[in-house]
Amino acid sequence: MNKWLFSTNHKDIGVLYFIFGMWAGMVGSSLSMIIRMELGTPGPLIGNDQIYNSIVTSHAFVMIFFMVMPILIGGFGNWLIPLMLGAPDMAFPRMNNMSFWLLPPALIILSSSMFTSKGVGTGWTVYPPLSSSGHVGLAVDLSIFSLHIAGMSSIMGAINFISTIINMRNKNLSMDKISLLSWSTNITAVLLLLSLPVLAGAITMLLTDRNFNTSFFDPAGGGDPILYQHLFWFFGHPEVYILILPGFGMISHMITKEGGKKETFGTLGMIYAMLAIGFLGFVVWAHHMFTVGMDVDTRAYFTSATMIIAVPTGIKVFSWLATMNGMKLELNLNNMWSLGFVFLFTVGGLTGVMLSNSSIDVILHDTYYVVAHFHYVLSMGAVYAIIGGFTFWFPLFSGLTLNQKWMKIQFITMFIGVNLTFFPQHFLGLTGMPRRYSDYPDCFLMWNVISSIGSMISFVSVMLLISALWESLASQRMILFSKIINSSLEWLQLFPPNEHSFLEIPAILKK
Ligand code: HAS
Ligand code: CU
Repeated sequence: MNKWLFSTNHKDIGVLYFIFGMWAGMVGSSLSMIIRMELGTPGPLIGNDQIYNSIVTSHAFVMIFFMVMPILIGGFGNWLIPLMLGAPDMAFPRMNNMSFWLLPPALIILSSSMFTSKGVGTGWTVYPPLSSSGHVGLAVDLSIFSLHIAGMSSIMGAINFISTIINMRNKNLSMDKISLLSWSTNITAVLLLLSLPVLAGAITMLLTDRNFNTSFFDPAGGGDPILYQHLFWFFGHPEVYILILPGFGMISHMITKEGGKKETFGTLGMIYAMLAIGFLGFVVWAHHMFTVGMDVDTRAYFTSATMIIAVPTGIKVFSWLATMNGMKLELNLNNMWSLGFVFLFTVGGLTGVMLSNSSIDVILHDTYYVVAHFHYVLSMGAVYAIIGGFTFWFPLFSGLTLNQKWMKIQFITMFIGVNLTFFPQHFLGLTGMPRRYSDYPDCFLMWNVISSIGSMISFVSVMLLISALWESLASQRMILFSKIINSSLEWLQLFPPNEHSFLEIPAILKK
């Protein structure tokens, strides 16, 4: 028990993050099923819009802060990056333990907010005045505290990853030689470090507006609610790249392994592309605010700046395709997840470019088109990287194998499920169905029912994933130790010139 609680070992902490993330993922999925049940039924089901909105809010918070970030950065980052760098552990192992243990209390506080006063019916953006004078009681304050704590956890994690990557790598590894996952996590950590304090500031100002009679966001006292939106999105847009960049890194490794290549096509270009995405991510935030009444020049700037992000992202997509060039197209799990990622993430990216046009966004803002866009890049980008990466590295993590047939059925059901859920939402958005409402005119019924059926298929698929995981752990079907070591060299991209790590691997794997 103490071994787990107080462990400072990066692999133990990685496992804790995985377990926590899976648990949060089940909470978040359950909330999403309630949403789809409400919207799959004509007329009201829950019968209380405040409760419906609180469920939407919690779904987003749990999925973003307690599922995707802990698994991608905390789980995969902790497990793989020290190994890829040939480092003995993270730079600050005890701070690493603390980063993790701040998350459970944060999740508990967030969950309590749902059962306090009337819940947080604001959406994950927590805009005032709905979140200030619009919500009396403790619920919003609790969720603000929860974000403070989760933010502290992430900032500590970010400091740890940056320090580890800069200081702890094998002395033969220059920065242009470290793996793409290390680079992507490094850039993600910088994004976290620069954007989270701005969110912390915004929600602290909201907290004092609510409790200490300040009026940062209240025009009655000389404040401005739009200020909150600027602060929130200065965090919020980099946050969406925080959610996808580690996935980019993982997909690069998965595709390179399958392509039988030594290196991802244009590795240096990939690094520069991620740096460009990270930098540009900080100068496009107001594309979330096209409808607040900004002047036309400002909108023109934010439209153009946003569109430019398609260039480095295109570099990444085409480099992945070039890495695949000449490979044997086997329908194995690694190929299914990585090709699925590249295709579906691109679909989500293209709808993002549509939305970046301010004149189009005035029509589509706050409709289901936006919901479709971000679920394509998240549920079919970030989540595909998570499940794909997990199946890819599972033998390394556990020494066991997953049942390939079950996992293929799982991929196929997941592919059908998420596309059936989210593709119709484009149609709903284009015909004007707004987001964050529990009911709608009857003309939207058909696509909503289809979307809800899709969500049930995805839910079954998640059950199948859990069953496959259980089956593997229960049967203890080991893979040969020598096989792990040999393929680790490929999994971890530990080819020469990194001979040192080659020698360290057997010792590392023995724990
Ligand atoms: Fe986004 C809203 C624009 C990427 C997540 N996004 C959201 C929200 C989330 C989110 C969560 O400009 C909702 C927040 C909320 O609660 O309100 N997004 C973009 C653009 C990109 C983009 C331009 N988003 C992401 C990623 C996310 C994410 C990654 C998470 C993982 N997004 C928006 C806009 C809104 C928005 C508006 C606000 C909408 C509103 O009204 O609220 C880009 O990074 C995507 C780049 C990727 C590609 C695909 C690969 C590139 C290739 C190169 C060729 C492509 C070209 C483009 C030349 C573009 C293959 C051609 C263009 C065509 C249309 C065909
Ligand atoms: Cu954005």
